[in-house]
Amino acid sequence: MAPAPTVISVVAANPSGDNVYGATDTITFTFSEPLRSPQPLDRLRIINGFGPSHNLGAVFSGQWISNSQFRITIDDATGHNVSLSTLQFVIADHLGLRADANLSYAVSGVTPAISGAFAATPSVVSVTAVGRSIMLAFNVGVNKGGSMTQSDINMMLQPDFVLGASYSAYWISPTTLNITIYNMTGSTLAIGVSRFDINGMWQLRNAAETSAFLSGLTPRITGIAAPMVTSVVAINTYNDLQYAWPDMINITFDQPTNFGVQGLSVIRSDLILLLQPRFELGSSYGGRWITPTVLQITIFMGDGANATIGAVLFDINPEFGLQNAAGTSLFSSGPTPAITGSWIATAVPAPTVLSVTGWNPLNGSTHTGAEVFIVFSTPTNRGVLNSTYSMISVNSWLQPSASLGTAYTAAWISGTTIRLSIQNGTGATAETGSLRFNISASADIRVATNNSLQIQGNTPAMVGSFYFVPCTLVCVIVSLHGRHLNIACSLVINYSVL
Ligand SMILES: [Ca+2]
Repeated sequence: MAPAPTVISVVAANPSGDNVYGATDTITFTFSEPLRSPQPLDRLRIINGFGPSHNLGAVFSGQWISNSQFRITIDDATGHNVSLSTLQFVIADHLGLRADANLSYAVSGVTPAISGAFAATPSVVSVTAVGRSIMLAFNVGVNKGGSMTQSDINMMLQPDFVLGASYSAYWISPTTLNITIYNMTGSTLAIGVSRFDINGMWQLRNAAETSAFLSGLTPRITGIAAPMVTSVVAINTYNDLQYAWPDMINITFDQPTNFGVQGLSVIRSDLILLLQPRFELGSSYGGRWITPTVLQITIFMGDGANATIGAVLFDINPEFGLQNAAGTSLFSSGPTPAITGSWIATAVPAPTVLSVTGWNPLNGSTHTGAEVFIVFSTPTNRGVLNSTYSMISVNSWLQPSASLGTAYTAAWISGTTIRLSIQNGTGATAETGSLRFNISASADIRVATNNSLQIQGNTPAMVGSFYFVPCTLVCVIVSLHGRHLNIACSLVINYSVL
C-alpha cells in the first residue's frame, strides 16, 4: 500500500469582500495528488468527515472543484463560532480519500493551519489628535482591548514621529484606540504629516478573528495644532535696578487660548503646574490673562529668584489642558522661547542732598513752628509721588542727628524737596550748623525714573535758623560832632530762609 495523500493547504476565501464570515465564503482543501472518484459531501458528511473544530453554520456543502481540490461553501452561517485563530480540521479515514494513481491508504489526520480570511482586513479610517490624545478609529471592531505600554505602541504602531517622552494607550471601544501623551517633551508630531505603520506582528484583525491581520501605513494624523508661545518678555515696570514687585513676564501665544478668552487669573501653584519653571521666579507671584493671547506674570516678592534673561524659563505641561479658544486643538506643551527684555534698568547716579535749611515763620524763641527743607539734586521717586512721613518715619528713615521736639512730620512738597514741620519743639536740641539727617536706604529715595540706587548717608549740616530771624540791623557809631551822633547801619536780610 502506498502512503496516503496529504492536505497541502487549507485556504479561507471571502469572495464578497464583506466584513463577516457568512454566505458565499469558502474553505478550499488542496491535496497532494489527485484522488480517486471523490464525491460531493453534504453538511453532515463534512462535519463527520472533515471534523471542523468549530460550528461552520446552519447551511453549507462541499464540492470537488478538481480531483485534488475540495471546497466548502457557506450558505447560511447562522450559529457559527468560526475563528481563524483556532479553526482546524481532522479528516477521518472513513471518508476513503485515496490516491487515484495507485493503491494508497486513505487521507486522515489534522490538516495544516488555515490561511486566507473570511472577512475584509480591518482598516484605520482616521487618526485624530485632540488635546493630548491621538485616537485611531477602525472601520470595524477589532480583536484588541485593554491597555498598551509605550514600548507596545512603538513596536506595534511604529510611529514615524516622536510622540513625546511618556505615553500609553487604551482601547476605549473595540473600534477606538486612544493614545494619551503625558509628557510631550521631544515630540515631533506634525498635523497632516505624521502617521503610524502598523506592524503585522501585532496580529490585529477583526473582533471575530475571521479577517487577515492588518499591517501598513495609517492615514496621516489630522487635528489642529496647539497654540504656541511666540515670545516671553521681561518687563521692568518701575525701570528700577532690582528684580522685585511689580516686575512682570509677558508670555504671548500665536492665537487666543481657551484660558485666555476667559481672562483667568492663575495663582503661583497653578503657574508652576502649567509652566514648570526651570528657575525660581520668587517666593510670591501670580498670573493673569491680560488678553486672550497674553499670560502676564507679576512678581510680588522676588526673593530666591534665579531666573536670568536669555534663558528658557518654561516647559508647558500638556496635562494642564491649554489649547485653542475653541477647545479643539492639541494641548500646548514643551519649552517656550528664551526670555528677552529686562527686569533691571541701566543705572544712573543716586540723588544727593544739596542743602538743609531751617526757618521759623511762627516764633523767634522756640523750635515749635520751625520748618526744615531738605533739597535734593534731582527729582526723586518719592518726590513725584508727594510722599509723606510720620514722626516715626522721620526718625527711622531720615534719622535726624538731634531731637526736633515731641511732634513733627515731613512731606515732599516738590519733586526735589522735603519739608519737615515741627508742631511741638519741646525739648528740641537740634541746632543750626550741627543738625544733619542720616538718610536710610530703606527710605527708598531714588531718582524719579527709579533707575538709581537709593540715596543713603549724612546730609550737609543745617543752615538758616530754628527761630524767626528774617534780618539783622547792625549799627556802628561813626563820629561825634557836638550834639550830633553819626551812626552807620546795615540791614542784613537772611534770604536763605525764604
Ligand atoms: Ca525690576
